[in-house]
Amino acid sequence: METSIEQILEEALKALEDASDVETAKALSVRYLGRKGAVTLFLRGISQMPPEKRAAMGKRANDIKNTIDTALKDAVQRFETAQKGLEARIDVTLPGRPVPLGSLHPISLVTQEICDIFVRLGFDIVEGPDVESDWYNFEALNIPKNHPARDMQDTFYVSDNIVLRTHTSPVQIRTMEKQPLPVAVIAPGKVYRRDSDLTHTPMFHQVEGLLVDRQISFGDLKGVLTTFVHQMFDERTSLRFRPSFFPFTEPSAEVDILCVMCRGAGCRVCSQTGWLEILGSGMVHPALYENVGYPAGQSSGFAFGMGVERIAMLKYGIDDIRKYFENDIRFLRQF
Ligand code: 2NL
Repeated sequence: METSIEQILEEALKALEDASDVETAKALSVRYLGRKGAVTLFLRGISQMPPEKRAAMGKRANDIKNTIDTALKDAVQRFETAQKGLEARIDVTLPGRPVPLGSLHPISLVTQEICDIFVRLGFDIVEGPDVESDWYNFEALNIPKNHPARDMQDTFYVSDNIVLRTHTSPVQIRTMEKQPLPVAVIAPGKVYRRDSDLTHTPMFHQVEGLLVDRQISFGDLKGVLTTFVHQMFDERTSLRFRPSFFPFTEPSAEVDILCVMCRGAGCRVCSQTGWLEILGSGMVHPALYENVGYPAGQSSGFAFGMGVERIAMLKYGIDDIRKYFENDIRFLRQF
């Protein structure tokens, strides 16, 4: 039996569905609508049909011819647009997709803020290795062999004479060895202690400062630290110097500031004392000058150290030290 016009239509539309480029669509046009195309041949054959069928069949065949022609022309246009490339399909006037911006970790932010204040006062930033020798971390700092800080319980030992630094003081010892006085440096960085509970993490951050020249007094220490506190918090934040002890300073003092939460009235943050301890300080112990080869009896200076996590907690009202290290994006985004 001859192929019916309905079959031709079905076959043509199916072939077009599989086509994806202009060339294929044009070949289909030749195959179905060309001079020897299937539809054309069918139309010609209508004259051989019984007279009573010719009119209806002719009309139907012409409709189908138009249907196929329209479908092919549409397809050619679609394929041409697609082949013209991206610029033909992308609306370049649409607003761009927002790029998610990162932000500094609160510890980085506060470290920078602390350093900026001392840089404005003329201090240089110095850095050094996290893995230190016993000499730089303890011995040169006048920390005696039997001192509890040197215990395996408190310090991470890499080997007999190598430790993870427990403070950034070794960086300042290295600076004094390299450079004649005067020195005015701050040493920010990671430090490590075998401690882990609600208020301690095995790694934390410190900024230490050292100023050595001739004729530096405890008054200079007070002036520099007062300026620091007033810039870090505000001018209303009073300071209190309490006698203390460190092997590397003599005399030593701990610095308290008026509680930034209750302004001295007493609250949970300051344990009802009205004061917050924020740094340790003192006049550099003469034994250290001997250890680094500075002129005996003529060098004088002060040093101080502070924990960045603690300062950031006070500055931002953060209540749990573990929040710094959980990497919860909702926490980190707030700074
Ligand atoms: C604290 C106490 C302190 C120092 C650090 C220091 C460094 C050198 C010489 C003398 Cl090279 N001293 N550093 C002095 C006093 C206190 O830190 O409580 N830090 C969190």
